[in-house]
Amino acid sequence: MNKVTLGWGRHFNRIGHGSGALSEGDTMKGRSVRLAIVGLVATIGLVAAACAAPAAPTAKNWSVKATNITVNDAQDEIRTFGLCVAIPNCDDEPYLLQVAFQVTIGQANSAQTWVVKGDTLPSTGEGSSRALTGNQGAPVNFSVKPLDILDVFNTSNKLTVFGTYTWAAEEDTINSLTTGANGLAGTFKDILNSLLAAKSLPSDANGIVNLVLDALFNNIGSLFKVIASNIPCLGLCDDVLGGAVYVGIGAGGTLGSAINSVLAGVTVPQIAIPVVSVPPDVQGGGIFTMTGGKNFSQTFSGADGTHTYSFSTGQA
Ligand SMILES: [Ca+2]
Ligand SMILES: [Ca+2]
Ligand SMILES: [Ca+2]
Repeated sequence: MNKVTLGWGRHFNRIGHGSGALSEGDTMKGRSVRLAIVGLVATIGLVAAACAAPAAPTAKNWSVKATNITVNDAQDEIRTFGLCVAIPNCDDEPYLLQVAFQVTIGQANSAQTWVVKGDTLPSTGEGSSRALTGNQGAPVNFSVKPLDILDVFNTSNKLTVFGTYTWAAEEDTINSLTTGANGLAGTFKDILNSLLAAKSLPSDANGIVNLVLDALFNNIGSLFKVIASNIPCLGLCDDVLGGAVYVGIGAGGTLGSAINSVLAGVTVPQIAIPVVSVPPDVQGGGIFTMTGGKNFSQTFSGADGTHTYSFSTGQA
């Protein structure tokens, strides 16, 4: 017990030292270190008092969904000398398709993946925006137990990573992308089982963030580096403008705040998936914890169109 406590305690101190561009004599730094020490002492005290079995955290329903769209540049338009010559018009029929994933670190074969397709919007002209309601936002709902510092002391409590690979699509035929997305979800499940479910939880916030980033984006064999294979469409797939990745780290309380500090300088990398248009390039996204809700804006640009979406994540 002591060994683990000190491991997290060192982490607290490091967060205190690293909390911004403060000089050696800065009183904020002194205060932050003092708070870290107070936190460490409180942690040891609480763990000693409740060492036997910290209760399992309660699961929260958490969602990732879109709330608004702007068609900046219509994908379907065909113009001659500025006049629309497309049939029936030069408007778009946008929709979102989200490949959802959820995996628990240190729990073998815990990965789950599934596909959520949003409702197709009515024809929307260039320059127009729409507020998205219900299934138009392609809401993905997760049930996750947010882990806090004290929960770590009970090894049956584990950290869950969850999120979406979100595609901004434009409908021309009949839902032709879902089959390919389901196939990709199957591949995701195997990779997440191998790269996260089979791993053990690092003992500090930096380590947790690095493990997640390596598994999803950075390492050879990581989730978004293996999806170079095209989804066969025989020319019938709907157009896809681009992709984004939203990643939730299932931490709340003090642990969530420590991870938020690490995430302050972290963005989802742009990942070009060579040659193919589906699955789409990763053009952005966001990484978040469960300390509170968060909003993101994402522009998807490709296939001669640009759509900008607002996304929202938080307790459902
Ligand atoms: Ca189209
Ligand atoms: Ca269309
Ligand atoms: Ca266009």
